[in-house]
Amino acid sequence: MKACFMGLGYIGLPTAIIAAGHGIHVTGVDINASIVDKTNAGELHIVEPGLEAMLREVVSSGMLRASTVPDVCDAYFMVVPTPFKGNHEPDVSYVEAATRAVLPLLKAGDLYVIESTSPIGTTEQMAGIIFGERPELEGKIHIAYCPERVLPGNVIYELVHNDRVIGGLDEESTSHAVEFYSRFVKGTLHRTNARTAEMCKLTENSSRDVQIAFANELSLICDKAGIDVWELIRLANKHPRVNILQPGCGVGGHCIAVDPYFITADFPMESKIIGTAREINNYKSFWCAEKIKNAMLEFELNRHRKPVVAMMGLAFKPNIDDLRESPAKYIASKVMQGCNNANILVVEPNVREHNVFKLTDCREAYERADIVVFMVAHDPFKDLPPRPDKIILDFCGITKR
Ligand code: SAJ
Repeated sequence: MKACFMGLGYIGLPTAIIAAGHGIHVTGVDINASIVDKTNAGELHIVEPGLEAMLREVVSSGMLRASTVPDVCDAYFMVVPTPFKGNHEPDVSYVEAATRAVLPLLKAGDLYVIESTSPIGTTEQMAGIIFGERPELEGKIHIAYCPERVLPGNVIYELVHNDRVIGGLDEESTSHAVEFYSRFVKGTLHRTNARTAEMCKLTENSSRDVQIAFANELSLICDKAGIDVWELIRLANKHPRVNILQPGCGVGGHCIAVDPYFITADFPMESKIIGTAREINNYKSFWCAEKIKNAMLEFELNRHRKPVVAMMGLAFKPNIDDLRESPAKYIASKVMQGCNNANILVVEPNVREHNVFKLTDCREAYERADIVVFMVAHDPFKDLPPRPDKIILDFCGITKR
């Protein structure tokens, strides 16, 4: 069995490595030649615990080879980004480009799978492109959609043990895709059709975004009502069937903050809660920036000098080094716009240096600051001693643990 993975990113590369580790000859394709070279040298270009050893093994055994162009294989997997354009319109151009790259190599009996998070109907759209160029393949190849659910930092375990949803354009395609994934997935493989599988991925992440928006909305109400939202949620969750998530400084990352737009773009009239949840989660970051600026003004009025402010955390979620699409980064920038940066200390324990923000050590910033703003619940912040002499703005509940 030979498989070609188009896209060697956070999902494509680990999946290619694990498939190669289970006896599948894998060609990993990426347009970025340095990623190809690093992969063939047995070096990871992403951070994922335990993965580099696995990469070295499959490269040295010849089971995985990286290239900038695809090989003739039996199965082809599109695992490339699906960003959205400025107006939140989904952009499937990378999926289309990867499809066109493998299209000339396809032969009867082959399997073609999209893993990239995609708007409903993308799998059918790509089938139309394939059969438009290669009409003789119609009904002869197997086409399916299979989204991933892995959490960065736990990818190896989750790729093997998470259940997966597999949606073919027809029953036989679903069966061929199930047969492939069963070679390395121990989780249950749930059969469905392509549209349902596409929507399932969007539904999973949109449901989380809506749940987080509920928690963030509670935090805005409680701030006005003089209620400790962390205590409120802790008590409400004592109910056996209530599970309210945690408020934050906004929703970041390129999944939860992005995928709901794949639904609202196509169903603007029907997706009211999903659309409003996105607005609430985006507004929360703006609200946090305003709270900080107000606290700074109040300090200056009372103490007749500008405060030193410690912005604690820049990553998009706790205990990771990923700052892409981070609400905390947005807030830090908004706060720094309004004042000279001398008195703003930025802390991010998971990153050594940053090309925009001058980073300060966590304890030093905590000691020097008049106002301490907890934006991301990184573990090192939990060890900081209480300092009632300082003004604490806690947007992530870290002081409430
Ligand atoms: N967040 C909160 N409050 C919470 C939970 C999260 O404010 O109670 C924030 C986080 O700080 C972060 C954002 O939401 O800014 C997203 O966090 P996340 O924990 O959802 O992490 P992701 O985006 O890395 O992973 C999600 C996961 N999807 C679900 O949990 C339904 C993961 O399984 C998916 O594979 C991933 O999106 C993806 O690739 O789609």
